[in-house]
Amino acid sequence: MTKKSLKLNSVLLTAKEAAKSSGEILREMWKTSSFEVVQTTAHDVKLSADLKSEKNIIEIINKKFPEDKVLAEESGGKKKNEKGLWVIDPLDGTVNFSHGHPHFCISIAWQLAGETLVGVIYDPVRDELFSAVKGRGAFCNNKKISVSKIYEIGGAMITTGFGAYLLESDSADELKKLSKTAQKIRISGSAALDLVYVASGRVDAYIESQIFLWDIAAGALIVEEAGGVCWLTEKENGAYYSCVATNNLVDC
Ligand code: LIP
Repeated sequence: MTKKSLKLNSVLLTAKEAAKSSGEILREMWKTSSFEVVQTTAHDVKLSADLKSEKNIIEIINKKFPEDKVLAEESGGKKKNEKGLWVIDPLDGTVNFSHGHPHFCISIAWQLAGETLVGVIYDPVRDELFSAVKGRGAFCNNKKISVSKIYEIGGAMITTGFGAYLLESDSADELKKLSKTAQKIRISGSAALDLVYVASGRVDAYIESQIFLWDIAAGALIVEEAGGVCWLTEKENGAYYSCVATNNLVDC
């Protein structure tokens, strides 16, 4: 086994450990509603749960990979193209979580020089751990997953998300068009889960026009390793991205 391959194994194990560990924290806080609202902004909220989960993940990573850098939703920053960069969303689907809605997750990616080589997404309510290492396939709870075989847009279920200002942007028109051609459009509230649902064939495509790297880095790799495609377009010098992920068959 090469040195790089050994490193990727160890990154994967650490990402899984951190995701599961924060998953336990979030599950408990969600079940007992034991979290506080730290900040409210237009169409969004920051919870003590986001902060606690992120602190826990970073502590676990720092112990194993003290030389690596971290880009995480709550601590922010603008790092990219690092030798080893952990891209973390400690709670994707925060608004769902704050309403007691059981659809949220933790997303952790590891990048080398800007390329995602490891991705882990954990849904603590359903106890589903999605993972991928570049070139080794995609898995849910260690079982191989693959994208759907739907190829006609009329038979496709498509997920999307609304950024704070989507209704003022052109993408509202694109969505309007798609709502007439696709079988159904769904809004789940978690981009990371949308992506792993594309990867596991539960939906056929996911599109969102204003999304952050921590929401989509891990999921994009998992989609590709499951046989799908994912186009990420950098906007405003990497401040946010637009994302289109499909089963590589439907056109949207
Ligand atoms: C959320 C995304 C969701 C998107 C929201 C938000 P958060 O992430 O996963 O799909 O539409 O605007 O960014 O803030 O819950 O981590």
